[in-house]
Amino acid sequence: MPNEKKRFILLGEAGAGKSTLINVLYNFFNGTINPTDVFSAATQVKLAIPCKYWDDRVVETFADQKLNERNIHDVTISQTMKCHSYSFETPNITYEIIDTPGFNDTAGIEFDGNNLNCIEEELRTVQHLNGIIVVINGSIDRVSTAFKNFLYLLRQIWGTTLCNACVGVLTNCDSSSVNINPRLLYSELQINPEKTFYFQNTVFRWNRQRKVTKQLQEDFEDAVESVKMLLSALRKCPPVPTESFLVSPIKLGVIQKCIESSILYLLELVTALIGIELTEEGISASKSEMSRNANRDVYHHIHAVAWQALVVAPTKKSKDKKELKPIHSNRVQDSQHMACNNRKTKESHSDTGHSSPPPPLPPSSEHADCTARSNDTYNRYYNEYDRHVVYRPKNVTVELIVPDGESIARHNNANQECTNLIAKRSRLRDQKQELHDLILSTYETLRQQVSEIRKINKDYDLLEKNSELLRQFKVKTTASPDNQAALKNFYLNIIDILEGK
Ligand SMILES: Nc1nc2c(ncn2[C@@H]2O[C@H](COP(=O)(O)OP(=O)(O)OP(=O)(O)O)[C@@H](O)[C@H]2O)c(=O)[nH]1
Ligand SMILES: [Mg+2]
Repeated sequence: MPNEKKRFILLGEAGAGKSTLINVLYNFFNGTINPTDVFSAATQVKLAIPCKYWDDRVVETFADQKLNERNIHDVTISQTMKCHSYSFETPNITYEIIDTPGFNDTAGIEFDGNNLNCIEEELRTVQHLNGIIVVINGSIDRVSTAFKNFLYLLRQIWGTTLCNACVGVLTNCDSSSVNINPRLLYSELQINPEKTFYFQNTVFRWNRQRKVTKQLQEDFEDAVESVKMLLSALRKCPPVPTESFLVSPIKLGVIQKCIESSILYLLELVTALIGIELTEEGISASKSEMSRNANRDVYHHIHAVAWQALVVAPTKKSKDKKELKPIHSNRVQDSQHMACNNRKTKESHSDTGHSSPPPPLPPSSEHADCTARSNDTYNRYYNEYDRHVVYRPKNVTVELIVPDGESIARHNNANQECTNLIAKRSRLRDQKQELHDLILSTYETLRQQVSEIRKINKDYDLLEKNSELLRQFKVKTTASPDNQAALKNFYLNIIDILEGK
């Protein structure tokens, strides 16, 4: 019976454990399936892909694989750089598994674009595929949106036959510690729970200088069982010709998603910018309000009667009639003026003379701020009385301008607030500058994405495809009555970029 070739492609996010799975399979096919053969000084482990603590166990045939993996000591970057096919021969079947670079949410469009190119190149060299092995880190409860979109597009392009031959490998977990919901895998990625396998490949994470634990050995045994189940599922997958497996449409879809993300990001940035501008306007308004309310004096009018002293000067003609001459016209009032120079006094005389004794001085509270009224004033007052002076009442209105304590306190508080806001304003100006810079660099990213998409399809209608987002953008930038022209420019710039201007 001829040896049948079953070919599968490994797809997954960066760091999901694709290359480790290749090592687990390689080790398995080399017959190292007992923990004693692994966890001993004379370990039998054989690897195809270098990994941190087992670097010395990579077989000669794959020595050049080191060039295909990045720095294995740095797990923060995607390890595998190119697609590479690994063959595992058994008497009846040869399994060929294609390792691919991982998708990376953060590395950007160029990165995922390169992955797709490399998958396309790899598939051009082969006649058929039997299925897809989707590798997901099962200890995390979600799959990135970029990867989800990619699998969705894959289904649109690669058709149901191949996508139904999709098996799931959940790494970093077993069936009891898995975090991702298998039902979610089915609803979002159409990965059937019966075709989902759990791997806890701690063995290749284990620092061989450290003690061997029971858990490590159990994990290894479980992984061997999972390999057996996985192979039994793979054996059932029929071949699907690859000639129609174009990746370009997927790539186009991925770039379109990236363009959407860029427009959404620009919308967020412009919204933040509008927020800052509104805050700045608020600060200026409160500042001018503060200076308008700087006068915090209160006017008081006090009505009083002042007694004007007049000399009684008897004439020779009539002893009864007395000629009244003012001797200290406005003296009281003058002294008041001297005592408190922020008073204005209006007076009106009462017509009739009055010879009654002088009234007591007005209560001191009314003159609390006129303490300068000296003893000398009193002396003169009473001396005049002794010398037969008559007093005439005179209505006086004293206008007092006194500081308003409550409003001063409020003003001081508001002033403090204003100072805080002004301090904030300089931070806002920095933030505004940062936002402007970010907007400019996002325009640049968008420009690159548009040029990428034009390379695939020069007639792709970006305005139509992104019409809903553009509408939201337009509403946002025209809703604010102020600064409309400047904001509208952001919208127009995006249109220009999408139109390739
Ligand atoms: N504990 C544990 N660690 C794992 C498991 N699978 C992979 N790892 C570790 O996760 C890290 C990334 O694993 P890789 O196999 O390089 O992941 P990859 O999907 O090939 O990554 P890229 O090549 O960057 O796409 C390595 O340090 C592995 O040792 C697992 O099941 N359990
Ligand atoms: Mg890898």
